[in-house]
This record gives sequence, structure tokens and C-alpha cells, in this order.
Amino acid sequence: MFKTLTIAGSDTSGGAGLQADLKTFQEFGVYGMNATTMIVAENPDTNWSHDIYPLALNVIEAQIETVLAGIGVDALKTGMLGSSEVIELVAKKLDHYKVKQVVIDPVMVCKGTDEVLQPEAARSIKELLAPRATVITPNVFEASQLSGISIKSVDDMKNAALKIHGLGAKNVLIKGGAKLGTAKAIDILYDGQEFFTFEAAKLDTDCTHGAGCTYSAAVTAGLAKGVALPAAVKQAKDFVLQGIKNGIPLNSYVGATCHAAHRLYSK
Ligand code: PXL
Repeated sequence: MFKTLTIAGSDTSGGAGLQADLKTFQEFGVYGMNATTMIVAENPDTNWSHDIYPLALNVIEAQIETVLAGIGVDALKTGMLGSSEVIELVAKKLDHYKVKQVVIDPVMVCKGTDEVLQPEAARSIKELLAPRATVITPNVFEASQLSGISIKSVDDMKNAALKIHGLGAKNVLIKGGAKLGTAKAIDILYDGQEFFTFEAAKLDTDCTHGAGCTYSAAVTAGLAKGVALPAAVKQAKDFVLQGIKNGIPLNSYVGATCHAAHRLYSK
């Protein structure tokens, strides 16, 4: 059984964050573990705004030690880390334990909130995590922040991928998804030598909560199992598209990706 770890926030509503990661790991048949960085509670009294409760650094460190010192992993991913302090801790542990397959999902915002979590955390992701990434998986907003390029087209995505590769990430996967003004949902993978383009029809749904986390968790599971990156991205994209197509409306504010969709529904 291949082993995976997510270092991420807890999404109480269950679609994103470490819940998305663990559900995805389970669906891919890898053993999932987690180190929780913060708890996100969505507030029913204030239009589902996200309230963030960070955990103390020593609590996060103890969990990372449990897994990396006590058990070991075939691949890990990071999600919402929150502060520069936590990012520094994660960078230190990646080096100390020489983790071989590292997926950095540079989470800067939650859907439904426009606020970047912490501007200096974005800087730390760029300086400390990008250089340690086997693959970094920004969405368009995050890729714009990391590259300094305001992304409006597929060409912009490619230029941003080159810039982000220049930060030291071995591979860059920019999740254009439905956000760009293109006819299809397009993601770009750059491996330092060539670009791979992944296309899918855009879906008319609001049930996308957790899609980004799920996508990068699925890539992590693929890498843990020894799947080559382009193939791991392809199967991750198929998995997340099925999850979005069969998304679960939770209330008037949010609908979640369905992690079990690939085995419950035919498309
Ligand atoms: O989808 C981004 C995200 C990541 N991690 C956690 C979240 C969210 C969005 O709600 O709650 C913990």
C-alpha cells in the first residue's frame, strides 16, 4: 500500500482541504495521512464566510513528525498553510526527511472569499516551496501571483509556467479550468522541456468547492503509485471532472465536488 500525506487545512464542510485530500487518496487506493494546519469553519450567519482558526506551530510540527519520522511517505502534498511560519516549518521538514515526491498546491484563497490569506505567505510559497516542488499546481489567480503575469490567455499561462519553473519547481501545472475566457477548460503542464495541454468541456455548475484540492490530491496519489506525471495529471483531471459533474449541492452557498463520482456514476 503506497502512503501519502497532506499538510493542509481542515474544511469543516467536507469538500475541500484535507477532507478532499483524504477522500481522494482513498478513492485512488493509497493510504492517506494528514497534518492539520488550521481549522476552517464556514459561518452560516454571515453568508458562509470562512473563519480561520490556525493551529499552533508545535501542534503542526508534532503531526508532521508522526508521519515523516514515524511512518514515511511515497508522496505528500501541501494545501492551505496560512502563514510564513508554517511554510518555513514545512520547507525545513521536506529537506530534513528528503521527501522525494512533493506536490505543492499553493492555496492562497478559498472560493467565495476574495481575500488573499496573507501576502507574506504568498511570498514564502514562492521562495521556500516552489524550489522544493516536484510539481506546483496553481490556479490562474495563484499562477498570476507567483509569476507576476496577469493571466488572460493560454499563452499567458505558458509564460507564467516558464516563470514559475524558474523559481525552481521541477514541474508546473496551471489549472486554467473554467476561469479563462477560452471555449474549453484548459490546464497547462510544463516539465522544463515541453508543454502538455489538457482540455475538457466547461461545465455549467456551481458545485466546484474542493475541485482544486481534489485535483492536486489525485496527482499526489498517482505519483505515490509511480505513475509518470503527465499520466497522473490526465487521470487526476478525469477524476475531478467527474466529481464536479456529479457535484453535491450542500446549501444555497456551496456545492462540493463528489469524490466518489468515478465509481458511483457512469459519467
Ligand atoms: O479550496 C481552497 C481551500 C483549501 N483548504 C481549505 C479550505 C479551502 C476552501 O474553502 O477550506 C481548508
